[in-house]
Amino acid sequence: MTSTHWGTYRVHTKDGSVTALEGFERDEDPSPIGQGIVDVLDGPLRIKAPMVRRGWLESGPGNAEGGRGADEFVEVSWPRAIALVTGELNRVRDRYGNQAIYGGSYGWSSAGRFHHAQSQLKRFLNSIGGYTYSLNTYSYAAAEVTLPYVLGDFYSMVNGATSWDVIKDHTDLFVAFGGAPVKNGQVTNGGVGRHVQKQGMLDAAANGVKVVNVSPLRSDVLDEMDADWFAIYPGSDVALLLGIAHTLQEEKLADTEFLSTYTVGYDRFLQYLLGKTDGIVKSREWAEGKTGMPASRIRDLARDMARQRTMISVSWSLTRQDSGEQPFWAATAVASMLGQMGLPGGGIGFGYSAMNAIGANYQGVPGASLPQGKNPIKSFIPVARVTDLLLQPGEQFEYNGVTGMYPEIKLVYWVGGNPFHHHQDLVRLRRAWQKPDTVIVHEWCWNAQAKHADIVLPAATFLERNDIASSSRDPFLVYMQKAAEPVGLSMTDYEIFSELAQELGSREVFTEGRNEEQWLNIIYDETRQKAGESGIELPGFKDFKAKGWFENSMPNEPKIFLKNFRDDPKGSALRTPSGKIEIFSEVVAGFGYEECPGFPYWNDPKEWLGQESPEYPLHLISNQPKTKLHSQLDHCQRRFKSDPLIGNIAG
Ligand SMILES: Nc1nc2c(c(=O)[nH]1)N[C@H]1C(S)=C(S)[C@@H](COP(=O)(O)OP(=O)(O)OC[C@H]3O[C@@H](n4cnc5c(=O)[nH]c(N)nc54)[C@H](O)[C@@H]3O)O[C@H]1N2
Ligand SMILES: Nc1nc2c(c(=O)[nH]1)N[C@H]1C(S)=C(S)[C@@H](COP(=O)(O)OP(=O)(O)OC[C@H]3O[C@@H](n4cnc5c(=O)[nH]c(N)nc54)[C@H](O)[C@@H]3O)O[C@H]1N2
Ligand SMILES: [Mo]
Repeated sequence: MTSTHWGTYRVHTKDGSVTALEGFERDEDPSPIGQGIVDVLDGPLRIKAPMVRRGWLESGPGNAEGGRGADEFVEVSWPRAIALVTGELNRVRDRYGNQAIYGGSYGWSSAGRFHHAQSQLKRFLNSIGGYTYSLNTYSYAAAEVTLPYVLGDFYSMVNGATSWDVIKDHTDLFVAFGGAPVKNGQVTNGGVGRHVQKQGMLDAAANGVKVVNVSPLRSDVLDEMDADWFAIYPGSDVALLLGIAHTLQEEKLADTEFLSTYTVGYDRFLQYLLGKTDGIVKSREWAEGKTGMPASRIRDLARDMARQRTMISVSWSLTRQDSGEQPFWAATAVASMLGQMGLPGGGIGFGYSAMNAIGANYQGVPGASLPQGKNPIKSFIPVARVTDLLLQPGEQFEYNGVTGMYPEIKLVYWVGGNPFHHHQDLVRLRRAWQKPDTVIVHEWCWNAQAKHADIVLPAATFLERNDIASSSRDPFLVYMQKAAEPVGLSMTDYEIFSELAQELGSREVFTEGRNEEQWLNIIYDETRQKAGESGIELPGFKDFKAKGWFENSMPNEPKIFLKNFRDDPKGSALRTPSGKIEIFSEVVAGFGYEECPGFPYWNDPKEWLGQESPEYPLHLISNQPKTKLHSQLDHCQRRFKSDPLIGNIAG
């Protein structure tokens, strides 16, 4: 068996080679993404030996002057590669200090608790004095930082979404900003045992839940759900939400009792809605100009939302844009005005179908992971500032009420992520990427990330090592059994770092004298103990390995977001300063950020279709890929509908 972020599979092999992946028998709706690994494992783009960029090898470390991403690569032996990497780590540490190493290394890596590539890198770098790190994710960074001020927490709010079974029985109207794209529900970080997202949605629709899709793409909601579709200008959701809020206020549809019992700051927000602070009334006519949605439609939608049980769903994509702090806040304000927070099927949910787990009502297994050690270095960046970091050393940045400074980076070490997939403005990134003295990458295929490195170390894939997959978002624990030998000279990240640590004198700290098998035992034991504390009884490691998987089948209550808070606003107070939903946040206002004054606020995006005379009349939506996870397996053949072993979740 094996596990991936996109599902669990049985692996078929013949003569030591992987021939097929078959959907796990407990999964009624397996993802076809998994099959992609088969033809690339030993394919022409596999990195089979350590490789060094010719320009770096000949001229040594320094500004690559355009060579990174352009030069050819030269194969070197493992001993030579280890000597080059350790020599360079020592040079940079001695001359500039550990903060000159950027180890943020954002990325999804693969499933599996032990071989999680980022954890491996961070543990290794911590064993030799630390690195400049990054905070938050590309997924929803702006919300991760803002939502705690509004609702007291972020992760529990995302994971606590009201489950589809409740929506099915209680919701009348499901208004989906950014849709509920089932293509994304194929995935959960850390592994998926059973895909339940699609069925949850279909059942709800079949039971009469009316869906409204507010999105540039009609396909963001399944055809079977027969949604009404409003294709507002991308990036204009906050304007629509303000137009709805204003209409609710004007038509006396706002639930004043809910607002006074459960929220603070509505008055301040109202001043802004009514134009008292800036002279602009955020009416539906105003919103029409910003969104392209007719004012009469906005009015009808607001009335529809007020007269029946309504769930507002806001996609994570809304936060990955200009002023991404605002959409979740604005949607929370509207949901508060509707007064249905904490009632079955009403209120708000963050990211239905962004992952399989959002809207599922099962309980995960609290798992252990590889300890990363302590990073003594204090310099950090907000994750998506990597280009600025490289281009603007010494410059200050503002983040969450504090002022930070970009250190000068001499060495970039990246394992298990692909900034040439994930970053915005790749032309600028590519320019910035020339600046450091050295870029080191572990990869298993020649993707853009590997091609832009100086030293590329060949990593084994998840099918070429043993591991344990578990996610606090998923009820399954899977033993990922090695199915084939590592191709060529590739090694696991753990083996590579162990060799490097040996040369650098930190092997004992890094490995604690353990091999893969011993680490898996430790991780399993700890998982078993933690699970036990939550009343989940795991079998012994041997039995678990023999069966290959474990399911936490503890019955779960249907989930209702913020139910406890509604039932007992004092006893189950939110972790905001007031203990209530903060439609206005004194703390955020205190930061003094013009574009984020402490309540849901509209800023005209720098570029958008609502501009009076846009320079570019087209808007590109570069959403998450339907047939891949990010850039992973991008070069595989497409074995989709034709494959009898695998279902067809993505259509
Ligand atoms: N235009 C656009 N850009 C986006 C997004 C978008 O929607 N549109 N989405 C954003 C979001 S939300 C995210 S989370 C990011 C995702 O960005 P990333 O997480 O960086 O993307 P991945 O392709 O998953 O990168 C993982 C890399 O790790 C490698 N890898 C896998 N397993 C291993 C291993 O065991 N060892 C080693 N050494 N390497 C391994 C894979 O080959 C791959 O190159 O992208 C962001 N960027
Ligand atoms: N198959 C697959 N599934 C994935 C991933 C993957 O790479 N492949 N990545 C995973 C990751 S890391 C994450 S973070 C989640 C992300 O999950 P989401 O944030 O849901 O991902 P997207 O597909 O980028 O966005 C959903 C939809 O929002 C719409 N949209 C874009 N901009 C706007 C806007 O301004 N307003 C409105 N109303 N709609 C807009 C787009 O049409 C898009 O299809 O997905 C996860 N699931
Ligand atoms: Mo993400």
